[in-house]
Amino acid sequence: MTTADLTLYYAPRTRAFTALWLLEELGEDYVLESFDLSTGRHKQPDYLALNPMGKVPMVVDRGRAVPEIGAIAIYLADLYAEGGLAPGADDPKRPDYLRWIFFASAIIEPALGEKLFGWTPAPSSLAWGSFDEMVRVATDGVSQGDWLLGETFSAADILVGAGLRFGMMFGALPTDGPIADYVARCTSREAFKRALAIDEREGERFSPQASSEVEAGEDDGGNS
Ligand SMILES: N[C@@H](CCC(=O)N[C@@H](CS)C(=O)NCC(=O)O)C(=O)O
Repeated sequence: MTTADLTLYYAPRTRAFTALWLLEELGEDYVLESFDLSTGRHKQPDYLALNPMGKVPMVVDRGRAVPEIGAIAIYLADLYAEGGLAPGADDPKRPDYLRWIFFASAIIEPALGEKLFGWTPAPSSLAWGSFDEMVRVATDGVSQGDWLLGETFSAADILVGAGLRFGMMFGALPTDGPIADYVARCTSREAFKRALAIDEREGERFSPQASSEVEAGEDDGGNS
């Protein structure tokens, strides 16, 4: 494993894109350890010792491993508070910020799985309620202002924006309406565009053919 101060373990065209966008928004120096998932790098013993789930993304900061996108977002946005991506611990917006960070991993992700894989929901006994409930709450959240916390962009927008974009790309969410408008605000950010260019470059490096297939089906590149 690398000994650099801040390293992102990354695979192009995956959910790791969310962490890349976060780092581009923060503007801190980082090392990109990029690999193709087909190499199995993320299942090697040294990687599993840091992230037993064997998934990307994972950030390693001065030897401290931080897997899971929610943990990565909270950790980095607080550590680099000058990046302005997180309300402070005592800020009145902090509870809503945390609610949306967890909403991304605990509710959007499985709710999209319900929709895309045709699971039969039992809303009161499932942690994410239902796909329809997720859409109702997300639509309300993205309709309050430009961003989830109002006029201030935060790390919560990166996680929720990436999750909703993922849902749109795979046909689970409509390509117009409040959610699509919000995703368009997210993807028009300069940091998002930089991250997408990096993702496309890395994807092309490992798998040129897959890249051209993705471009044929997507206007703005595909990440899963
Ligand atoms: N719970 C993880 C999920 C990350 C995830 O699903 N990563 C996928 C990439 S899309 C992965 O690493 N898949 C490879 C594998 O499981 O072998 C997070 O939120 O960070």
